[in-house]
Amino acid sequence: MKNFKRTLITSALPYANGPVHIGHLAGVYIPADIYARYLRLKGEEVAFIGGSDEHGVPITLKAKKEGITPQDVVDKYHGIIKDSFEKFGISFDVYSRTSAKVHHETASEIFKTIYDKGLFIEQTSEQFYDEEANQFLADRYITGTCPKCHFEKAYGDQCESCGSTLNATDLIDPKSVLSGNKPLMKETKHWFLPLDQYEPWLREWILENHKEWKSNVYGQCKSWIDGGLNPRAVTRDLDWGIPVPVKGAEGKVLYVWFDAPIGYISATKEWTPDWEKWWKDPETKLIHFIGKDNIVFHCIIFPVVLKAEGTYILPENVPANEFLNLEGDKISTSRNWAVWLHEYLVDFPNKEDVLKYTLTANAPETKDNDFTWKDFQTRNNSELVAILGNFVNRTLVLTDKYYNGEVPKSGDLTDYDTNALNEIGILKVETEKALDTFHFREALKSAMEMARLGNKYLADMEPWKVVKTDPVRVKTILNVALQITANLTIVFEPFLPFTAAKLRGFMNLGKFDWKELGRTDLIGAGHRINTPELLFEKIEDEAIQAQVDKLLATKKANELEQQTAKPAKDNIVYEDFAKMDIRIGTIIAAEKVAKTKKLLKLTIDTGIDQRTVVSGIAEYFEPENIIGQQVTILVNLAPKMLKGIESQGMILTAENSEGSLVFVTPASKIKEGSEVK
Ligand code: B3M
Ligand code: ZN
Repeated sequence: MKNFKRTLITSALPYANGPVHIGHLAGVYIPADIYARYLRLKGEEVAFIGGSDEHGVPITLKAKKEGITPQDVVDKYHGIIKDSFEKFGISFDVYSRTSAKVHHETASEIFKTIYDKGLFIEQTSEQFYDEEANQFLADRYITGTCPKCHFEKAYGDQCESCGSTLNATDLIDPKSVLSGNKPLMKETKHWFLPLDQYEPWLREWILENHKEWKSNVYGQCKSWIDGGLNPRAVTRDLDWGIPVPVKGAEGKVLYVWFDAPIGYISATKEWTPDWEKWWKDPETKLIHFIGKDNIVFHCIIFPVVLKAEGTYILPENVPANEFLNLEGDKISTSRNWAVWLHEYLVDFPNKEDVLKYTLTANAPETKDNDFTWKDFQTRNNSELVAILGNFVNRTLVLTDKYYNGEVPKSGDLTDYDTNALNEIGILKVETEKALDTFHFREALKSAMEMARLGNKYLADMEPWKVVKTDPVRVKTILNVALQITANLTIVFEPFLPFTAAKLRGFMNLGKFDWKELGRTDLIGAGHRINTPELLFEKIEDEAIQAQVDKLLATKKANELEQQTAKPAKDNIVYEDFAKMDIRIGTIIAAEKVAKTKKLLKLTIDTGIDQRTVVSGIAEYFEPENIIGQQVTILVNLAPKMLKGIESQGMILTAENSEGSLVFVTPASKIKEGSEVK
């Protein structure tokens, strides 16, 4: 194992075209933050880098849709994202953005260096072009019919219906998003990174020398490399991004995936003038935290860029995570199927650590995992409240009650005491081993074991009983329990920083280093603790139900949105239609039909007569609100008995996008009895 002097931690730069959700947090920012906090606590030199990814086509499309500039879009979301991270205590040393000047300069320089070395391939190819809009069309600017599933709104790079990856040229009947016209093919020049030339090097660097990478990461790299790498265009015809800094590239920008990872470097520059030691000294250990969809960019493309440039270090590890699903469905920004961090902060104030705990305990480290609100509640109530909170609370309350908040002096330890204290040392080793190898859920489990141990110790020792018979022994028991509690402030610091700080406050303790973890004399006799409060509170069913309802509403809205009009029925002849006698009438009386939920009894003035119609619309209309309403009524429908009332005709309705019924009415008020023909 190589010895490093310092660790440079990067976390994927979220696209600034939407807020961040629990999937981002679980996959990238929580593990990166745990790792950064852990290393800092160990006294190591750490830089933790983050920022927003502000280029790319989706941002320009969003701007177009909302009638604002791409800069407006990224300003808005960069602010929201940064704020969410801050409130969740993600401890970035710097959180920058790729529209920053320093980033434009850095990315241009790196491109220029590789260009000057003659390492790019210049190639002219035919691309889709919109004559009316006067521009080349990125894949996302083209829609058409998917050749695989015939979905009509597939994008040039992907079909969202069947999930296939596509080339814009595969689409049947392609259309420009800008003008709706059929795009033309036109020649354009681009610069390509010849990934194929780096294949032998990648094989050795990853497949030979980084066998320790997580199997999901290693496996993806292997399949890319074995599949044969092709030159990849690193420029685009687009007007949002970093201008390609060479002659003959007017109107072109760097491909977003060329510039985004360079954002890590630019952010470091923004943070410290001493940035080169972080990026160019082989004694720096570079770790990229990302989600699985970013593996190829961080393990193959970016390293090739750095290698081609020639003066930078390469990542030592890329502990990419799988995906987190939400209540059984893929998280999706466009379908609003997500738990948004900025909304969680409002719905569950001061419960940042509860979410962090749940997401770490259930982290998608080796396979996709599912977040459910029920599990969130159980983790809080049965683990944080019932184990960690309960142990801490009992210890502090008893200390307060028996000794007025003064730490009692321990007498001789029994075997049981010694075993409990030794166990802390064992759990420390386990926690460290897991943290060092990026197994964060296992690490959290070991930390939680420490609280479980304390809880069991108290339950077994029953100080509340012993106090009546052996006041000397109780002092020892509580001293031991307090030492365990003090250790908890250390072991939970990387995972639940707000909780650890709160607990230190209760105990009137400062922050310890990680190396003190396992000590059995962290808190001295005579030390005064503060009046204890609860560390966690129960989350009630109502709060959970409210979240579930919110998701159900989203689901319903999505379903309605998805509903495409039903195909037309078989043809009929005019005579079939002419058999129906459809008239305009006015509702003159309405009442609920007793003992039913859905039925209203209406009296309609049809112009011919006044008749009774029983209609299944009671869920959508209050009887008193529809008196005087004009409606369309089929008057020659054979009468039918409904709940003992004879219904003479049928009112015509249609369903709106919320799933409610609306009346079909004439465009302006007309005479009752008018025929619909
Ligand atoms: N913005 C993609 C993503 O959010 C991209 C990551 C860039 S990391 C340099 O999945
Ligand atoms: Zn498809």
